[in-house]
Amino acid sequence: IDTMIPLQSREIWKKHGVKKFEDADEFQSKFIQHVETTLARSLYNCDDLAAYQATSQSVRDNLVIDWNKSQQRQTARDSKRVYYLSLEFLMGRALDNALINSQDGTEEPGVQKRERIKGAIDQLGFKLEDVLEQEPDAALGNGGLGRLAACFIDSMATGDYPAWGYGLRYQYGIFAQKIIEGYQVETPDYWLNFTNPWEIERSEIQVPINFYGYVDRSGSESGDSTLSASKWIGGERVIAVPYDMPIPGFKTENVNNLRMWSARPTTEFDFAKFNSGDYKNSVEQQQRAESITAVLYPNDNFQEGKELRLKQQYFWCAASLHDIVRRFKKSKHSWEEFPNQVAIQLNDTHPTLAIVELQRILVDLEHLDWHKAWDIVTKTFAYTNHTVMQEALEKWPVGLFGHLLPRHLEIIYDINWFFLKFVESKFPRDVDLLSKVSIIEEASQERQIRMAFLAIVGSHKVNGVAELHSELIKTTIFQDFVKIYGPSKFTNVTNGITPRRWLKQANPKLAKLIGDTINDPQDDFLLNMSKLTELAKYAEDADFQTKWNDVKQFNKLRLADLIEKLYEGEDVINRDHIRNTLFDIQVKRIHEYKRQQMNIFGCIYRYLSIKKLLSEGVPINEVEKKYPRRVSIFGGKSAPGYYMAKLIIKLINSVSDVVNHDEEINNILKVVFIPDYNVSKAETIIPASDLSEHISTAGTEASGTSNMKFVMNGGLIIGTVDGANVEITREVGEDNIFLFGNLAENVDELRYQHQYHPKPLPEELEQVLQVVESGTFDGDFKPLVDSIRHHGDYYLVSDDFKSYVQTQSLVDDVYHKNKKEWLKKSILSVANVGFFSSDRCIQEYADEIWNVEPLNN
Ligand code: Z15
Repeated sequence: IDTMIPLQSREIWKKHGVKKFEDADEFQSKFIQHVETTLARSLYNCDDLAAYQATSQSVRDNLVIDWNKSQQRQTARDSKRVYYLSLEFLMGRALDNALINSQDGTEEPGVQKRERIKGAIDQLGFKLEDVLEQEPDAALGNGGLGRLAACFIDSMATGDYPAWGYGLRYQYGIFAQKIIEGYQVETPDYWLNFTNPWEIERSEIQVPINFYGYVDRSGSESGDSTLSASKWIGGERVIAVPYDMPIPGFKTENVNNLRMWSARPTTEFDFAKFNSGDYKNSVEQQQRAESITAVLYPNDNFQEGKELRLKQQYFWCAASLHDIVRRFKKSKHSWEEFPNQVAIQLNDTHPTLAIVELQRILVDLEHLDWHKAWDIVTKTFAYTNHTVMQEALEKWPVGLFGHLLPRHLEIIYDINWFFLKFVESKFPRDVDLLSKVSIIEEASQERQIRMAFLAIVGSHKVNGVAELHSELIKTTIFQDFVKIYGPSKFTNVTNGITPRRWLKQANPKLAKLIGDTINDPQDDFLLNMSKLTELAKYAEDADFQTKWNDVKQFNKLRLADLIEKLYEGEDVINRDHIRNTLFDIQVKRIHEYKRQQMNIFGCIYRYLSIKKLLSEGVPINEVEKKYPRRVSIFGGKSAPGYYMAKLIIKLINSVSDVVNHDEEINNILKVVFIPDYNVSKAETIIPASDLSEHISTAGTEASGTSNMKFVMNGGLIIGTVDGANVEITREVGEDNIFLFGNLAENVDELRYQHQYHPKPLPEELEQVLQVVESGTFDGDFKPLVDSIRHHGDYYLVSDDFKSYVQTQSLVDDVYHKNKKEWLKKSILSVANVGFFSSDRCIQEYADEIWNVEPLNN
């Protein structure tokens, strides 16, 4: 059907054409229009929430105009597009980001667009800060993987890449965390409560998605071959409807698209059921459809293996692939051209079914020859691995899988058959190798599909997310594939973060100081971060150090306010001493491998040491010289079913209770747990850190990205030689980071020693564990203590504790006895953080993996 406006009518279109608001006055006009019509409210009835919604609608209007232009341009140029498939997009708030990104370089020097809108909102009787606070986080992710996807789409838009994100529009994002009597309690995050001004519903697009059923091969030419076109008769059908979110770039008119699918029932009605009088049942079955996109699975680095999760994955892959293929077909290229028009990046193995679905579309629906189809598929896909931890690697039992997706299971068997034939031709009679690399794992009671292996076989490139991690995958979990394909299929792209959100938005004061200092009033350094190196020459400048320290001071006060609010008025952080109180922060998902338990044991050790000196009669001001003022701040969610992580949260809160209320120690140590850590809280927390902790057992944290955020905000790191800490050390210099602990190469041996030659614990840790066992802190922490004492200390807390404690006292020395040195380290770190911009990552992906170019106007 032709949906275009006839030529003779287009003049009318042009006459009325929509215009962006360009200044404060035009913004106010739009704002009022939206209050009165979109919201149907008035100047007598306009609160902060209404102001937020009207502001967002106005800003969105501008984005949509650019969005339309960008999409038309991308179509007209017929350039290769990138599709970033991620089951998580941890976006946080959109409004401030859109305001910052609306800066286009055309404004007169010194007046940024955001400032003008702030002024306009002021005049209307609101405060921008309060208006921004009204927005709920779009929290459609768990942690690093989801936030990485959010940073990447920001950088793809900023770099003018024709790129779309595809995800799921969960009705419930990651749960909100409450702390009740020290324990985590989960409450649902119904984030769509007040309609979401940032999404555009596209009900006109409806993609049918099938599940279950059987394969009918009666019509196919060769009868029994699964390789030729087969007909899958689905047994259950739901409809996928997209919701689009405009993604603005910084200093560009390019606006990309994040397309999120939502599940709806079909309008087809089961008349058989209806006629048999089972009306209620057939309505209920319809309702089941919506449950597919109801809720985000709240696990980070852990696979749960539930049928609903597999359903989510297929629903999303099938809808996205259908959309991509439809767009490709409109461009009238031949199928061989597909990999020159389309690059699909798989964010972990969660979208691996997209590989199988494309093969199915090409063979079953488009009737391409199997091998021709497979050649297209493998040239299209690339796969990013984010972990080496066994419990996070996806495997699906063939029974469950084949029931839900019978045709896809056949296709996987065929893919595996050809793959193993290829292996056998390269390494004849190596049966051992065949079973090691088979996509179907035969060893366990039930056969399982190894999704990572399928992703490797179906992709042309596989990458890890930091140098150490990319080396580890080649030498451990994927070593046989390096032997089979050669090393060039495997590459590294070290993660990054967007400096727009994590510097400009989170830390406007620091961004301003940097801009003023390096004479960059238009914030070009946010695009070209190598400009930051100019800061190095001020590293020892006393005047500059003072300004730098003042910004940190401001941010620490801002965090103190947040903590006071969350602690319902309790004055946890003593503002009088904030200048010489070290803020030590560890915020991230709670996981044994990230070792928050080691951090809290360190706090206990410090507390005990202080108490010991006091009991020996040492006066408190003398004690303070040895243990200067420190606040240890924790935050993070545990997966609801992760017992040990929940116990760690309880221990932190119980220690906090004892330490914070012990008047004898005169506030020289505080322990704080910030409930419900999320993206918007991170924007307040991260800029306030003097020191942050990235202390995973070596070899377990693939990259980490909050380490980069802290450094970008002038915080120093205490960390292990793990993930991207390695490259951070290379970039900022080893004098500017506090590294400690065992190396990844020794972890196996240490674990072996724990198993077969257990040794007594180091005395520092022994002391701590005994106090924990004594019941000083409310709760039963036996399982936590036993995991170290009796169950092999898998995360090697006992091996690293001593060097951790020693390194902490080195930190104290520099911070308190040599503040100038500290500030120098802080400034030099920011000067050299440029490498960790996600703009650099996207450029690497574009050049080395996707083979796409930016689209310039
Ligand atoms: C997740 O957040 C990460 C890896 C995973 O396999 C899953 Cl399922 C979730 C994290 C890594 O733990 C972290 O080290 C990395 O920085 C992040 O992905 C982004 O690559």
